[in-house]
Amino acid sequence: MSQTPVIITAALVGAEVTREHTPYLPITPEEIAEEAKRCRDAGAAMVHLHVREPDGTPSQSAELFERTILLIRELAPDLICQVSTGGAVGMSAEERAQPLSLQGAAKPEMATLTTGTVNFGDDVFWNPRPLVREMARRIREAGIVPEIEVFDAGMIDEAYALEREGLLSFPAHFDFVLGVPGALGASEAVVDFLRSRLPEGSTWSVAGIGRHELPLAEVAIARGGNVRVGLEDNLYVAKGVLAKGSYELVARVAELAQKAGRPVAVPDQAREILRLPPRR
Ligand code: KMH
Ligand code: ZN
Repeated sequence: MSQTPVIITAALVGAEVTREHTPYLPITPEEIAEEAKRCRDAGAAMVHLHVREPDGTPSQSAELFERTILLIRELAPDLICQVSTGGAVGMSAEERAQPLSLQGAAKPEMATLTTGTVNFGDDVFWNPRPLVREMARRIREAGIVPEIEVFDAGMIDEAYALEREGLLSFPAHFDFVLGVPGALGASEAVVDFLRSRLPEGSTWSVAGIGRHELPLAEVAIARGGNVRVGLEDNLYVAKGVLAKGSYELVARVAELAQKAGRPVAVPDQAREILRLPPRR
């Protein structure tokens, strides 16, 4: 029986990790693009992108995203670039939406859409319903495909509401972000519940936070799902061993997929599976 390829997404940067946590965090557009290329070579089909100011401060600057995406397109031309609209806690909706304005070669193919508010460690990732609708509308108007970020189960119910309001189309692609302190826990049972709630024909991936990252990758692979890994979510490739970059985590997932008998999707296969338009 032929198996569906596994789409591996590399979350390279995030907004919370610092160089004090790991010296391997990419910060500049050049460093992020080089890391993206290493991840492509290790098996990633997509990169989930945040950007940073030169001093490491999280940013949603359209200019920084533009430079980063253009450099990625030079080094790894077929990678799918997905921009964050979550940014960092405390950012305004306007600030968060900046990468949606990019055009031409720098236009992202996907953007994240978190469909509810959630505790995020000691902070709150603030997504009130009007903000979610505004972000969904902007993603739709920009002609970008959303990836719905699910930090808590009710966020799937809210996606159904958005579909009824004409702000989302189904089937869609969902990413279960599990194990954020204060939010939904990381377990097999949770993955099974969430996938049972998805609209018909939808695709999904799992991003396990911290030590849950690789165990949940194995669960997602076994269930026919897809996987997100990278330094945004987890710093370690084994207990006490820092990953030298997101690429080491991508390589581990590629090994897990091979062991499970599932091929790893190249970006054009991922575009087909995720219902993205073919590459320009
Ligand atoms: N940094 C988190 C507060 C996203 O990229 O859309 C939000 C986040 C989700 O990372
Ligand atoms: Zn993110």
